[in-house]
Amino acid sequence: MEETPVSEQELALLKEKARQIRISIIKMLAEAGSGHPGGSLSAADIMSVLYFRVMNHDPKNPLKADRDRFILSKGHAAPVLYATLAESGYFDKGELQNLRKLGSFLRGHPLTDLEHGIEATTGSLGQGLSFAVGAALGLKMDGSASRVFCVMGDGETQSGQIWEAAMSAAHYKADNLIGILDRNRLQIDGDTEAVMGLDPVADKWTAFGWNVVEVNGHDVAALCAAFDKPAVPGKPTLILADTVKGKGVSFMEGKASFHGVAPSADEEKQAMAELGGDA
Ligand SMILES: Cc1ncc(C[n+]2csc(CCOP(=O)(O)OP(=O)(O)O)c2C)c(N)n1
Ligand SMILES: [Mg+2]
Repeated sequence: MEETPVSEQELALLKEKARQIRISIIKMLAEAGSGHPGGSLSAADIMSVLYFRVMNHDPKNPLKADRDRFILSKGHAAPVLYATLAESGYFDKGELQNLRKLGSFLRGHPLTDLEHGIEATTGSLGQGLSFAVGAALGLKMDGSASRVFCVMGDGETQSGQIWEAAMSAAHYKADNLIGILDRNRLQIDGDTEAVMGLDPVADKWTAFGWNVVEVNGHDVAALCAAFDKPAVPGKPTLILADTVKGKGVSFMEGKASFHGVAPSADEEKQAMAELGGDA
């Protein structure tokens, strides 16, 4: 893709969308009483930039053949996907209050539902990148110009299957594949480097044949610039996004304890006060 300058107006819109996404995440998790706030909040700015600037998609025509595909490999962060899809207009925002309720399509982890913009069933960590590689290669075989975007958690990339997928993407020259690593440095049990160290993580992806672009995952201007960079022919790209788990809600930031615990009613109020949403 060619680089297009980002106007102040567009940056303001992307920041506002990210704020709305965060508000929706907190509200739906508080209503559900369970789910994963930390890794949802860390990916909110990435999702805003993808859905409101980068990706070719149309919520009014969710199955259009030339759409870009989005795969949330770290499926436990489903709230950020659902909030972004609702914000984009795939379904009504009120639907978000049905998260994790019986009969709702807003499952605790994503279940393929193309009409609602959910491209893949995920949640068993380590598998989404393989799906994304297959989708990217299939699209290339069809002569499609569509791209595939795949968000991974850093703890998730301790799975061996991620590295098989990384190897095959480079081998088969999936240069229409863009992986995004949400490098928030935390997983369920704490610091990724204490559990199973990933660093030097950029060197690992480079060694596996990927074009690595490092970026501050909360700086929307920097994210736009990173995604606007032209692909390197023959190579998949990894956007290595430096993030903070729980970003945007002070008492959740950098806390592994908010990996998979929903906010209480009081915590919801406090979060809404910080985000400028209605409790
Ligand atoms: C195969 C598999 N093993 C374990 C889990 C349970 N689990 C859910 S989230 C998580 C930690 C993920 O950490 P990370 O990838 O860093 O996600 P983030 O920090 O973005 O929330 C684990 C172990 C799972 N979903 N799938
Ligand atoms: Mg993490």
